[in-house]
Amino acid sequence: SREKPPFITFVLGGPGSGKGTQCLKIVETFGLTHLSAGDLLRKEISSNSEHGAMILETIRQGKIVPSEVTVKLIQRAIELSDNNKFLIDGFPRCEENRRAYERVIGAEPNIVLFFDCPEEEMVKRVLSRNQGRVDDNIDTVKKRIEVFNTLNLPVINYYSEKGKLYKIHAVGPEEEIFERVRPIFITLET
Ligand code: UP5
Ligand code: MG
Repeated sequence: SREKPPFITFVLGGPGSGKGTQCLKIVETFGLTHLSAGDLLRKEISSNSEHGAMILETIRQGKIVPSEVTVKLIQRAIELSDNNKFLIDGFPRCEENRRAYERVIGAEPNIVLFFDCPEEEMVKRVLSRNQGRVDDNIDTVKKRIEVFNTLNLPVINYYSEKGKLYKIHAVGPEEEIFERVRPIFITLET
């Protein structure tokens, strides 16, 4: 068990808004541990685990995997790490996710990043990614954006009202976007 509670940053934004890309840069520069909820779920599929088939079907439809499954994966990854600061990428995706996390982990995140990107830019990025993700097709990306708008934006508003939200304009070269992110973590270190 830990001496002090970990420092948790939630990283939110629509599909293709650049969460994963910017998380890698934050990791390189500030040494946080990156936990992508989507990557943890895709690992469950490829390891043929108990919930693999259900997770695959949910991702294929652009819907949200039940909270208890995702929260358990995140909790396990935090416990297995020696680090004390984490980026949780792509979670929570709905109010129910958020409440389940708070119930299980017993804490709120310290800060929340929101990569704000226009829909047509997100669609363009996802469709040109070509990494063989089952959800990177026009129909599923439209569904992912609809789910984001209806279920994830309320979570973002919740953290905004709590004064924990950092909204980042996510259009432009990756390096320029990182220059918008960097001051947030520099301020935290000092
Ligand atoms: N790219 C990045 N930055 C760019 C820039 N500034 N300019 C131009 N191009 C840029 O980037 C996407 C693409 O754009 C890449 O090719 C990149 O090079 C380029 P990326 O950094 O990968 O964006 P990201 O926001 O991470 O996009 P991703 O597709 O991963 O977002 P999603 O939120 O859709 O995916 P995630 O893996 O989080 O979730 C997938 C599915 O899993 C969900 O739809 C859901 O079904 C399920 N899920 C849950 O059910 N619960 C969870 O808690 C999490 C996921
Ligand atoms: Mg991602």
